[in-house]
Amino acid sequence: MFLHLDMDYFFAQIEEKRHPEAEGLVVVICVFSGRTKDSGAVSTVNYEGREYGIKSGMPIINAKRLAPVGKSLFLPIDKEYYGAISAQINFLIRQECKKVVQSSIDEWNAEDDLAPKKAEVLKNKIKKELDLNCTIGVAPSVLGAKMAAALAKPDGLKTIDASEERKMIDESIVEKVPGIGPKTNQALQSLGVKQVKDLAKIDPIKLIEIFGRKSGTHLHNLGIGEYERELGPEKEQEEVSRIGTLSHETRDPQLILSKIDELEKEAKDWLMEMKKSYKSLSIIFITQDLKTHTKSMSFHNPKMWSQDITNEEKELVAAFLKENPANLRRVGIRFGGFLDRGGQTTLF
Ligand code: DCP
Ligand code: CA
Repeated sequence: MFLHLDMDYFFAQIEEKRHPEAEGLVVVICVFSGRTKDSGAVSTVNYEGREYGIKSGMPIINAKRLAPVGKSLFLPIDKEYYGAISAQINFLIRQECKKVVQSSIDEWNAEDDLAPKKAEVLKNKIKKELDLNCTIGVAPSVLGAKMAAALAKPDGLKTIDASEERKMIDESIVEKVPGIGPKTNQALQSLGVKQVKDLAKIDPIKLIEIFGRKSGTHLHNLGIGEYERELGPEKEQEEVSRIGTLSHETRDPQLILSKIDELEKEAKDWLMEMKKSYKSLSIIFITQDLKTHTKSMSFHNPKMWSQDITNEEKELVAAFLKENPANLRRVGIRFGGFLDRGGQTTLF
């Protein structure tokens, strides 16, 4: 079985947690271009805002016109912070499921014989550890899991068997199938294809003529109920990070370094398994106002894992504490610039 996990209104949900005063308000995450005060586009919006017609990609000015006056919060995007949360979720999923592929900042596919049970465990863990809601679909194919999740949004969990999956996909309009864009949809409409099951009525040769061998075959297979049963390749991971909450707000270097040590041990297990050495190191500092700060260092020669906190890590922490007077709520570590050691550990 496959599971598809998608975080609900991801960036906006994270900001709701950061701003308790946002409760009940429309929360709009904005990518300000800086040209004028309001120029730029909406990244995402919470469900309250969607009720007013506010959408991802919309100009901020339009969103401001639609949003209820005095009941809205427009916030600048903070990708660094969302990326850190995404890394935490990634870690939880990989702890739970054997085969995992991350498909975007807030979506994952996984294959696991115990997927229905794992889905429940993951949903609870993400809620307990990060206080965030997600939606998970579980089905015999990757596509079925994704479409089940789309139907279960928000805060849902939907498990379907092979016959339910076939019915759901067969009866879906083609436009709603992930991977079928507006152009393909238009071409299909002119062939009289409305629902997925209509695809089975079209001669596969004709589908291949119109859409090419790969897409034509894919569309034909969809129509006859043959869905992808493989996860597909995982993009080469460019960085690995772990982030954690300190036991209390502090700027005591000993406490901060011991948390970093703990996080690092978890990240290292994972990296050692992948036989990587790294060329860049960052420490992420989240202050009590939940602002994110990063201090980084890169190395000319790749670094190997060391048992203990390194001098570089101590330096980064000291540098941050020197320039920022705030207490820290969370800290994180990030490794990047990986080189494959190819198992030849002795060379390093
Ligand atoms: N995103 C963006 N610009 C877009 C679409 C998305 O910046 N045009 C960002 C903001 C989203 C995140 O990517 O929070 C995840 O995208 P989703 O499409 O999964 O949207 P949401 O998670 O916001 O909402 P949903 O609950 O519908 O999944
Ligand atoms: Ca999402």
